[in-house]
Order: sequence, then C-alpha cells, then structure tokens
Amino acid sequence: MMKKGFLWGGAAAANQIEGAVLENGKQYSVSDALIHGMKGEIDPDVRGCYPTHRGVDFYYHYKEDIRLFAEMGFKVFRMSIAWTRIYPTGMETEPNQNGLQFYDRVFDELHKYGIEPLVTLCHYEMPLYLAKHYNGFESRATVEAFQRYARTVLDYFKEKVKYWVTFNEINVMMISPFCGGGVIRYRENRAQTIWQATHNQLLASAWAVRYCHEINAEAQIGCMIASGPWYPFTCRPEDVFLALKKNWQTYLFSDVQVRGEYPFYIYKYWKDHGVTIQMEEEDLGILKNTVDFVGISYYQSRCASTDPEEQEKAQGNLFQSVRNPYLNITDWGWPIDPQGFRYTLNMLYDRYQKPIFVLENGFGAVDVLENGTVHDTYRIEYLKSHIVAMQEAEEDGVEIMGYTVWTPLDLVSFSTGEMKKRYGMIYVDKKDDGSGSGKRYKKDSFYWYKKVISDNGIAKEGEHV
Ligand code: BGP
Repeated sequence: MMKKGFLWGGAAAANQIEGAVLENGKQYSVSDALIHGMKGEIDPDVRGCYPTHRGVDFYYHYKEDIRLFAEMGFKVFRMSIAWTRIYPTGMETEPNQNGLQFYDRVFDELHKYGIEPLVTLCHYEMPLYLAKHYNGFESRATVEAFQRYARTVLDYFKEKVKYWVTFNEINVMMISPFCGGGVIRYRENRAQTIWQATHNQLLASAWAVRYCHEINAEAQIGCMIASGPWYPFTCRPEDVFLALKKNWQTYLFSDVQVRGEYPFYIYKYWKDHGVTIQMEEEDLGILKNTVDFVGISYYQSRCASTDPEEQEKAQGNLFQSVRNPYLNITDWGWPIDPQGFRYTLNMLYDRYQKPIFVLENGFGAVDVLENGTVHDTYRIEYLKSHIVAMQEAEEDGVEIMGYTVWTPLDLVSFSTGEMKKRYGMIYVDKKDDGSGSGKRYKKDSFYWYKKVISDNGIAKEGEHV
C-alpha cells in the first residue's frame, strides 16, 4: 500500500490524444512530421495526414474522457500543453487566446472532479517552424521562444496548475534529436550538433524551473527522463563498464536537472569527440536552478554487451539493447522487468535523495473488442507486477509522490505511430488508417485500476485493505 495522499492517476500527451491539428490557430509541431512515429521517417513539409493529426479527438471529447478518469478515481491527470496551440510557430509575440482558453476549460473540468492537472510543458511538441528555421534547440532563438511560451503558460495557469514538468523524456535527444530537440540538420561533427542542442535544452528547462519558483512558491516542477537500467549482458568487466557508460547517457540529463551541474565525465567525452559547447556567461548559473522532483517513465530494462556478435543482433531495437534471456518481451519486443523498476526507483533515490514521480508505465498490446469490452488480463498482469515493485521500493524507503499510468485512454503510439499498439484502460474505436467511430469502451483494466486506486495499492496476500 502506498502512503496517504499518494497521487494515483494517468498520463497522456497532447500530440497523441488531441487531434484538431490545425484548428483555432494551431500549427504543426515536430510530432506532426513523423510519418510512422519516432522510428519512421520525417516529412518536414507534412505532405500527408499522419496519425497524430487525428489523435483520439480529445480536443472535442475531453469532457467525456475526464468523466471516465474521475470514475476511475484519479487524483491527478498528467497531460501536456501543445506549444503550437499557444504560439503556433513559436515566433509570435502574443499568445493565441484560443489555445489558452482551451486548456483553461480542460483544467476547470479536471478540478470539477477534484483531479489535479500535472502539466508537461513540452512532450515532443516543439513548433515545427522552429525545427525547420532554427534547427530546434541547436539555436538560442529556440531557447528564447521556449521562454516566451513557458512564461505565458506558467503565468496564465498559476492558480490552476500546481505540478509541472519541463520536457518529456529529455534524454530522448540521444536516440531521436528531432523528436527530443527539433534537430533536423547536423554539422559535420554530428556530436557537436546534438550536444549543443542538449545544452540549450537543459538551459531552457532550468530557466523554466527558476521562473516557476519565482512566481509561485507553492508549485512543484520536475524533470522527466526515460529511465530503465542498462544491465551488463555478462559479468565481463568490459560489459560492466559499457553498462556504466550507457547509464551515464541517461542520467547525465537528470544529474544536471537535479544537481545543477554537469557530471565530471562529460568534459572528457566532449574533448574526445571534438565538441565545444557555446555557452554564455550566465549559463552555468542558470543550470543551478534544480527541480523539485524526479519524473520518470519506466517501461523496460536494457542490456549492454561489448561482444560484436551480440551488438549486431541488437541493431534496430529502440535502444539497441541486447535481448535479456531472463525476461519475456511484449509483442513490440520490449522486455518486461518489474524488478528493474524497483531497482531504478532505489538507484535514483540513492543518487538524488529527491522524491520520484512515476509519470509513465504501461503495457502496449493488441486488444480485441468483444461485446463492448476488452479482457486485457495481460495488461493487468503487467501493471500489477510493476505496482507491486513500486510498493516494494517504497518499503525500501524510496520517496514516491505518485504514479500516472500510461495511459487511461488508447492513443497514437509515439514510437510507431500505430493505433493498434494500445495502452489504454479505455478502448477507443479507431484504427491505424483513421477509420472508426471514436467511441469509448471500458476495458477490464479500467475496473481493476479503479479498485487499486480506492485501495491505495495492491494488498499482499493476507493483508487487509
Ligand atoms: C514514452 C513517451 C510516450 C509514450 C510511451 C509509450 O516514450 O513519452 O509519449 O508514447 O513512451 O511508447 P510507444 O507509444 O512508443 O509505445
């Protein structure tokens, strides 16, 4: 059982649920240029109607959807504001009132049921204009555009939003600089582009943290990393050291956001790779504005091997991870590792001694709608094992603020752009080709999660709620 006041809820992102892609002044974001999700090609001219354009029509369905979240007993709903609804290209000097009013209505609707909004400022939603014209965060112009946007929404929603997150999975810059940081073009030294963009994005994040703290002492603002440990594939010391280096690639991002400075090893890395970061005098001071909590997504663990044969087999996997023979995988090849979740929570708390917010965890699968419901026992099993692992981490002494399942509602998959990779507890009748009524149906997991929330966790055998 989790401690009293634990924030149970669900998470989603504007670009995956809202639809209404060009309505009321909105323009395209980087997500709209993904032909088949993050793993597919990019079309900067957006010549097709790609999956995220439609989302699942949350823009029009939000009242019905929020009513269902309330029925599950949500205490919190993690969502994002689409930057492009507020500043369509990122370069306007005045915000789009239509966009602000839309989120105002959504927050009011959540509050009506006592659900706290937890808002990500940018969940792969940089205006496409900034990516095309400024190469995203490689340029300081994008930092300024982000400041303009962040200042606007932090001010405007000061009274309605207590919990904020700066960038979703900021370390995704390492596997998809386009989604993570709007980077389209590379210098001859690719590492130079990526690390300059990384620095600028970390700076933008720290600036938002400072501003949020300045205007609202009550608010809490966190970072968000795609977590999951890299295990050494064998106990060969070379594999162990490689796993350490791979973990650095993830935790450098939270190290900067939580500790307020770059970790020691990055300076040698930059030197070895010919990277020179353009910094302004005040940059390192701004980075000292550290977050209040450590937000994570956790889906899977990974394995690192120095064996060329194993590395070869790992090509093409999302994180180029070697297959762990001790773990089962999902239909999309993601290893299922609840113990790795407990490990991650302990490791992060040990590293930072800051509260952790689990902002994403869930199971993507093909669901079959039968007689108006889905018997998703596989999803319940995954979630149950992970929630139990989280409870064990809490017993270990880790401070955990909340858990927002990915996701209450079926939505468009980020990595593949598919509808058929479903995570929801509410089935949405939409297919990959965009057909379907859009009607919502409660799955078995809906009722199961509702009970978990009302019991404040999962009772151990023999334990009473
Ligand atoms: C995270 C993203 C989400 C979400 C989730 C599931 O990386 O923050 O946006 O989509 O993963 O991934 P996918 O949809 O690729 O299965």
